[in-house]
Amino acid sequence: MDQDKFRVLFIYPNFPLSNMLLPAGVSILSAILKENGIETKLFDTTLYVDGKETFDDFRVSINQLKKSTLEDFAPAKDVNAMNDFKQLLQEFKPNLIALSVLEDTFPIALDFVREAHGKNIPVIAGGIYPTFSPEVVIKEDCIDMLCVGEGENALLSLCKAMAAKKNYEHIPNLWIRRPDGEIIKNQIGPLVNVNELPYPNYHLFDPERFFRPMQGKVLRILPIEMHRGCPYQCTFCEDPSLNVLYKSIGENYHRAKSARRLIDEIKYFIEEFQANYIYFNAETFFAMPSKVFAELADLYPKEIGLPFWLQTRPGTITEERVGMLKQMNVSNINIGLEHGNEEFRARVLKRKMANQRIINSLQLLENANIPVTVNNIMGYPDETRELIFDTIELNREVSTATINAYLYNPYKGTELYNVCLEKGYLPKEGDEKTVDISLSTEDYAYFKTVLDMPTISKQELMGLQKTFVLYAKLPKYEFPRIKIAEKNNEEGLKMFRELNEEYSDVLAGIKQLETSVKEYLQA
Ligand code: B12
Repeated sequence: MDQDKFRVLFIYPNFPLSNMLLPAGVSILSAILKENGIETKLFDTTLYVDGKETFDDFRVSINQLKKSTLEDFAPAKDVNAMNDFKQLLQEFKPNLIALSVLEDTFPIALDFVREAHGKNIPVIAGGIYPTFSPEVVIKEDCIDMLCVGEGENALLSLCKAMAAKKNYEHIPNLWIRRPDGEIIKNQIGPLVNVNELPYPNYHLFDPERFFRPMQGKVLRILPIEMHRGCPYQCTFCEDPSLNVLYKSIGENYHRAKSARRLIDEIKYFIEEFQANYIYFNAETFFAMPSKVFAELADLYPKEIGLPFWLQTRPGTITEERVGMLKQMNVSNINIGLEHGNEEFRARVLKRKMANQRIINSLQLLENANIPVTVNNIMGYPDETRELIFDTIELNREVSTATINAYLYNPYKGTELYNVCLEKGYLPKEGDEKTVDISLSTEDYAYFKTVLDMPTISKQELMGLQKTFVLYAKLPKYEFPRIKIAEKNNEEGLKMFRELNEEYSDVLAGIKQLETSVKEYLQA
């Protein structure tokens, strides 16, 4: 370790073994600092399990995921996370702690941040949560500064100023607490050019973190940030608010990378990290300009050819695009179905599209033999059991391979959060945040609901989440038995087990997906 260099320790709080994608945010920030001679390290909580049920364990138990062998590749760390963190502080001696957080992961970070703050190391928090809840985040005594919006320029300027012992109170995007308690709130600065950013420094992460279980297999998967932001208006998502935030300074948050840049970045992933599978990380893949897609579709098979995964809106799927994806060697597509009632989806979620359009899009993918996962959300404000059954019905109509069904969570900064607030559905001071359900785990946001609504109880929502895949895949004459399985009592759990055993063939039938990955691994 070079003692003269300025040293930044990133903290990435995460749920145990939630080994999804590596995050672009901290990886890009680290790359920028390193380019400028600043030393970086990361404390990532992902592999610390601490006896807890993991996110994936629960999804396996409710038929949303196949059991995989990730543990063989990324063994959980059977040690105390805080001890490791203290040791890292002692060895690395950071000049700054840089915390990257979302709303759900902020509480996971606090003990570590307090520990560092207690040792007089300044702490800056950044990410979506500080961006849209700066007042809440800065209230924590252990947070000295935060970054609203993009962090590339702000963090580098801060580190340079701190290293040179210069004043850093006027750096755009930063909120800073002065020793007298006054909080300085700077305006946000201009956006970065996504085509000129350095490649993300995924070396920050333990090598085990590159493995990702998928349909019962483990792949070495690398995520690529395709474009930043999204032009759509979905009321449950933060992207429309990012667009508004940057519009206030005349900037367009949604920015595309060029096809050439994407190809070069993927080549780097292959050389540097031996990537054998690519995840195009974008809220909506086809939000990229058509010209960029045409160029990418031409270059990708010639220069890359690896199987890849993407996520997009059903309305963006066309026959021509499906053909091009096929030629590119697409492996899986995630489709945001989100809700099955057209009127509700358009009015409450601002996702205007006909159910028939969704059905047709999924049919196109099925015809092309492209495995699909659909994402559903239930428990939106004022949602009823009947409305949830519209979503189940739409899932029954599309013969998709895999189903994800999540419970809605109101995130501060989104349009739908304000609706929940106005209607008084959010937890009040002292309320129990969630209800117990033996199959569930209270720690994971997607498996709990905080809303208190007159239209449906928390208990009923959690029972429907547990049985969503059964309702979507089993014959209708089983609905009365599935209704019993919704219950969180002995009778319900017994029925849930029985149905799972009787229909194990149907439920294990993520067959298309398995074949495609198997084919790839054999090739
Ligand atoms: C890709 C993605 C993921 C990936 C990567 C997660 C990650 N932390 O990056 C995966 C699949 C793992 C994931 C998981 C989750 N996600 Co997600 N995800 C996204 C998505 C679509 C894009 C994020 C991204 O890569 N942006 C591009 C990068 C470059 O931007 P960035 O991460 O925001 O970082 C920039 C700034 O925020 C800032 N910054 C970030 N960190 C720091 C730190 C410092 C010190 C500074 C100065 C600046 C700074 O600088 C960065 C560069 O400009 C967003 C939508 C969105 N627009 O944010 C949802 C989003 C972030 N996810 C969301 C959620 C809810 C989750 C989960 C909690 C879901 C769950 N229950 O499992 C988990 C949490 C996992 C975790 N530990 O973070 C919500 C968060 C809402 C909220 N207010 O908290 C979002 C906003 C979607 C939504 N509903 O609106 N997600």
